[in-house]
Amino acid sequence: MGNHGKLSLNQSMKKLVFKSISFVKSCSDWKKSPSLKDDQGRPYFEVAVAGRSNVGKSSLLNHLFRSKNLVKTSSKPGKTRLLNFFDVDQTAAFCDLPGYGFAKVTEKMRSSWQQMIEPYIEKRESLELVLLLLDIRRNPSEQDIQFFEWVKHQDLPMLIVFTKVDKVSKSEKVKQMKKNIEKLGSSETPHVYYSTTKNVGRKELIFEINRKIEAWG
Ligand SMILES: Nc1nc2c(ncn2[C@@H]2O[C@H](COP(=O)(O)OP(=O)(O)OP(=O)(O)O)[C@@H](O)[C@H]2O)c(=O)[nH]1
Ligand SMILES: [Mg+2]
Repeated sequence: MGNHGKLSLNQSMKKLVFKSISFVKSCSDWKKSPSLKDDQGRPYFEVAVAGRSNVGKSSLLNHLFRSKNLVKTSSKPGKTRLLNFFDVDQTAAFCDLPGYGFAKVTEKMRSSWQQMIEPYIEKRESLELVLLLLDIRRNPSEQDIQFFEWVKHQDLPMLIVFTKVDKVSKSEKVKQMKKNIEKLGSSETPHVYYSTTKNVGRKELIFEINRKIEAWG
């Protein structure tokens, strides 16, 4: 971002407080992603929310946004089918992605997921952070591992969010976290725990996102 931030205090990127949220648009073609700019004319800091289907991506966004159904969720995997963009505090964009890899997926669906998401992550210039969600009860799947490796290869910062921590005991939570981190080889990637039902992790996640914004801008 050049040296914008150094001129005066109010030119550095604002911290996110998640007060003013609006839906911007949905699209299947990343080239139609919105081009959003803040009041300094800078492109928004963009955060993508990724992970397997049903892991809780859309629920997490609703929880972060303190909204009930701005983001569509479902108990059945495969709810989110498009790239869905949200404006946060007129400063950042959040993109809710379709999930990968639920059992009943066909070859055709798999390739349509790839065609939608891979170029978006690879080419979207304003994308600065990927939240990789992992269900605390499970071990990383082949696709989780592949996705993690691939994003790392793009040199994109990531945060790991362990979801549904209300479903496990404290000791199980730590055990599963360690196992996941070991399997992914992600000890350098920060992680947080999240539960939308027990209201866990919102503050910590916002803190980590703001740390990335600070480091960036
Ligand atoms: N117990 C519990 N359930 C959760 C939590 N977060 C999400 N869920 C449930 O998990 C299911 C899937 O949630 P979604 O947010 O739609 O999942 P998604 O990752 O967006 O799924 P796709 O759009 O299919 O990729 C829903 O039934 C949610 O209620 C959580 O923290 N705790
Ligand atoms: Mg979803």
